Amino acid sequence: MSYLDMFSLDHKVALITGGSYGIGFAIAKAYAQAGAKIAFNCRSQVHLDTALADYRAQGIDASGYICDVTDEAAVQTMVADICRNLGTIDILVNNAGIIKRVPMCDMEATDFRQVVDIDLVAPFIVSKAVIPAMIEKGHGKIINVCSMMSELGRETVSAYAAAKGGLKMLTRNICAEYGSANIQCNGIGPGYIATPQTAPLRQRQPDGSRHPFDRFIVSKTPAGRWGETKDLEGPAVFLASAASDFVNGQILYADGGILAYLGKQP
Ligand code: NAP
Ligand code: GCO
Repeated sequence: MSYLDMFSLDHKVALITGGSYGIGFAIAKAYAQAGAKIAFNCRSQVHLDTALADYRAQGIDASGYICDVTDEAAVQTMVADICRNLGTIDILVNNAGIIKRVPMCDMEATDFRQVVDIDLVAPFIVSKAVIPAMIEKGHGKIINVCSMMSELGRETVSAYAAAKGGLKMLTRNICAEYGSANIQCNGIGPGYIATPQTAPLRQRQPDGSRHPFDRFIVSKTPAGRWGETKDLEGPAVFLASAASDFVNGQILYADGGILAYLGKQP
């Protein structure tokens, strides 16, 4: 197999959940450029319509679905439609996710459950929907979009950290249970990436100064900057391609070095 063939996604079908914008859109775009047929979903018709236009603008004929990843019946219907229209799903990226930033003792249990439902239970639901056909086909790739918070906590993100920590272990368990069926399940761990999800952390202050958290993250990141969605494209293609066929149960952090760094010494 040539070096380039190792990273090719030609003839593959990829489902990226939450692929209407942000990290999911960037990963789907990279997969399309590597040769894959793209399917994505989100909850909002407006986001879907905008995303389809954005994919077309990139020359990508993506298939979009309105599907809430926490709705198991809707997920199974979507997966069946994709299999019928595009073929068996070879690559699943469990990307759809939310965050609620609330001090734990002020957080309603319903809000905690909603974050866990979307960020952890849904990757279980969608993986369960695609694995049987992957087993039948003799191979599959599942990439779970984890987080710095799969490893670290911080104030106000208890539900998110619990979910993303669980997602790291779900990744390892899918590896353990289905590695023998030639399914590789790995996580990608983005650092702090400039997307709508982190926009509140980068918002300019009323006096025009940078957000304190923005300054904090830049100081804590050896790369000295926020990540951009394009920084995740290479790692995501690697985890979806034959180049990673003997990599399983791992979390690949694309974080600019932040997890390795104690912080600028005095
Ligand atoms: P984002 O900009 O908020 O995009 C989230 C995407 O998920 C949207 O397409 C959203 O579309 C979709 N979505 C949310 N809930 C859904 C549901 N229940 N069913 C179906 N689709 C749903 O987020 P992002 O920054 O790109 O993050 C994407 C993933 O990366 C998330 O799992 C996040 O936790 C993770 N992550 C982000 C960062 C970061 O710094 N940005 C770092 C590490 C990990 P609709 O609202 O239309 O449903
Ligand atoms: C936060 C951020 C982070 C990022 C990401 C870091 O509030 O701390 O939203 O959680 O989204 O998960 O890897």
